[in-house]
Amino acid sequence: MDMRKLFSLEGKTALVTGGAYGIGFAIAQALAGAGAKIAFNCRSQSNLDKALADYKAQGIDARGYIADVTDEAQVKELISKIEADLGGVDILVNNAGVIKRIPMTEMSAEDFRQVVDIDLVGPFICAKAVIPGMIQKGQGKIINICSMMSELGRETVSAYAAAKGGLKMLTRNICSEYGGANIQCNGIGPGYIATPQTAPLRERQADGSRHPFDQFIVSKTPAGRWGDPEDLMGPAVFLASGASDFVNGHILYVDGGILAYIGKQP
Ligand code: NAP
Ligand code: GCO
Repeated sequence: MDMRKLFSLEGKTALVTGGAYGIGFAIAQALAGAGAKIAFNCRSQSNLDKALADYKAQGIDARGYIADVTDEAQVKELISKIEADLGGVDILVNNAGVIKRIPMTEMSAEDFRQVVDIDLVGPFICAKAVIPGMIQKGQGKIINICSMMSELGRETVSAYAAAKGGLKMLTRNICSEYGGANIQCNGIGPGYIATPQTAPLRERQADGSRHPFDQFIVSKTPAGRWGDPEDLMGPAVFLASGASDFVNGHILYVDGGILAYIGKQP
């Protein structure tokens, strides 16, 4: 067996939603490094322009599009444009996501719905849009970016946990419904990763000391550190490639060991 070929994404087209920066940008770089053509979307022209320059600086000829994952018409148009520009989507990474940290009893239903709309309904809309093309091609890979909150709760993240728990089950359902069409749908559950989304949890205190949440996470992580977006590169290539053709409906937690650990004894 040629192992390089097994992990190669040559000839494949990948769409990474929200791939302008953060985890999506790192995953897109990894897929490009394994040979895939890259498409990404984001919501503003300024982010798009900056991201295109960032991809170029990495030597990646990515195609960027403006589209909101919660808007079914925009997503349909996005998929058609990618098909015309790069060929039909072989690999979908449902990465776009937001978090609102608000105590549940203070959170409006509107805020709750907005998080669920982006983090759960968005992946449904994007998967729904690419699955028919994947069925036609006789193969496809869908990777849903889940979370520690697909398994665990904590104060202030009720909507996010509900959405990411739902995304875990959407992953299993896509596997159940389309596994027979040779579509593999798996999740990556990142631990605490240093990106703009988690920047408020790592902000230095006025006296220069580390944020208490930052210290808490490091103590909860056997690896003893935050993850970097680059930590997700290998798992993403694995789940996008032929190397994972019999892996389906699985959530691969990439968390430095958080889910395995009871926590430091006092
Ligand atoms: P980030 O730095 O905030 O990036 C999120 C990306 O999603 C941005 O590019 C953003 O683009 C895009 N996005 C948000 N809403 C969108 C929408 N409606 N339509 C299209 N794009 C949209 O977050 P990240 O930390 O890289 O997280 C990426 C994914 O991993 C998210 O699903 C997140 O929940 C998940 N995750 C993160 C961590 C972590 O510790 N960082 C851990 C586990 C899971 P705009 O510029 O348009 O807002
Ligand atoms: C939070 C964090 C998390 C992470 C991540 C963990 O406020 O607890 O933002 O939810 O972003 O999803 O896996």
